[in-house]
Amino acid sequence: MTTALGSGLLPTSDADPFGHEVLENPLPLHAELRDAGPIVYLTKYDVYALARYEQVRAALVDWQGFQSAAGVGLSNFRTEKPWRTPSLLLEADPPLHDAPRRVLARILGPRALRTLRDRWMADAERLVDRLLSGTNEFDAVADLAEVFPLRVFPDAVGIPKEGRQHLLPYGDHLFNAFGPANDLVEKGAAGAGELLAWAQQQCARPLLTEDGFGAAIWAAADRGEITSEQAPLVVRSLLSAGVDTTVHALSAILYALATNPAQWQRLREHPALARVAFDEAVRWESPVQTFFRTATDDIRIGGHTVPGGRKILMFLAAANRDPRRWTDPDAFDLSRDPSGHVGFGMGIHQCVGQHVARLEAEALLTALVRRVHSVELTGPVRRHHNNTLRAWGSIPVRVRTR
Ligand code: 8QM
Repeated sequence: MTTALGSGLLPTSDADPFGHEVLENPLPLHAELRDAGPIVYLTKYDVYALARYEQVRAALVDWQGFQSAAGVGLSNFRTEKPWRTPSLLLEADPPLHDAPRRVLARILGPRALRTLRDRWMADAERLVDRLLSGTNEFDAVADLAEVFPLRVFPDAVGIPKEGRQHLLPYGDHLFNAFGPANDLVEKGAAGAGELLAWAQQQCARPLLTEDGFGAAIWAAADRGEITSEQAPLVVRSLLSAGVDTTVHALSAILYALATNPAQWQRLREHPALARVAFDEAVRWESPVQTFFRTATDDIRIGGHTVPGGRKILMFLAAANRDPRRWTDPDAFDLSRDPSGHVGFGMGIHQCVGQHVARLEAEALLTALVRRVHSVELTGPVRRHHNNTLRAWGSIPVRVRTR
């Protein structure tokens, strides 16, 4: 690490943010990169990195200077063929980005979700009742965090029941593919074509139920708000962004609460804190750890110039624990105001599905705190390594219900 204090030299790091050691525990690297300076050059990938809140936030909101259309992974779509047709939301800039965004923002907005609320609350109650009637020891990932989103979200989109087992593997590969072509991408490469083909097949109008998000996207195409060529790609965005992210966010919140019993008690006493708990968990864990942008033209960051066309890696997770922005950033604390975190991004690309995710978390937490007095880990937890996601393999827990 070159710190180059006062010399004007660009700090550099030889670290591999996508190596297994960092994926197991990224916090030391995040601190190192934040402390190195407002911008750091990563020698291993020949890219620039931002790890401080101020610079990450500034890059996220400056969509003109930091474009998305060249891809938000390491690969540059200008010089390398993308593995899938680029997303009209994530991997597009205005003006192409805007109509699909408007359509989804309405379909996934708080008003539209009101009809789902009672159903999801009841679904969560049933799931938790069934689980706890059989046992008080279970895996918070496999038995809860995976089950609930996979039960409610694909139904809400309106895709067929068959084939849903492909959703998590498709997402796992998608989020790996934003990183370098390392062993994680390698292990998914053989199955990626079939998973992508499956996901794209689910987006065809005749397969979708009449009352789901998918049908609402096609209805927007009927009204001319997006084209009928765009509609299936917008449906694909739901299947791409809406499953693994919520599974690992719910896992994170369950882990946070299992390891912070005082916060569980606080939530039990004030169930209305469920939404704060969710956002604090998204800040604390940052299920989406990183995304890239591409410098549209030469751009000044922290006294250095990034040449146009170069990739910039934004560490959302590091920004979300930057002590320059947050008091006691490593504490999971329901008394703080987590708003302003960049776990959902910021600016025109900020997560359009966040109200859906928040509703899932609210439903599951509300059902849990109604029955569970306390929760504790019963054995070693296991991470699931992914190039983009801070993911969980296993969180064994025991709960007390009386
Ligand atoms: C990440 O395909 C897409 O539109 C898409 C895929 C992944 C995400 C967002 C959008 C941020 C959750």
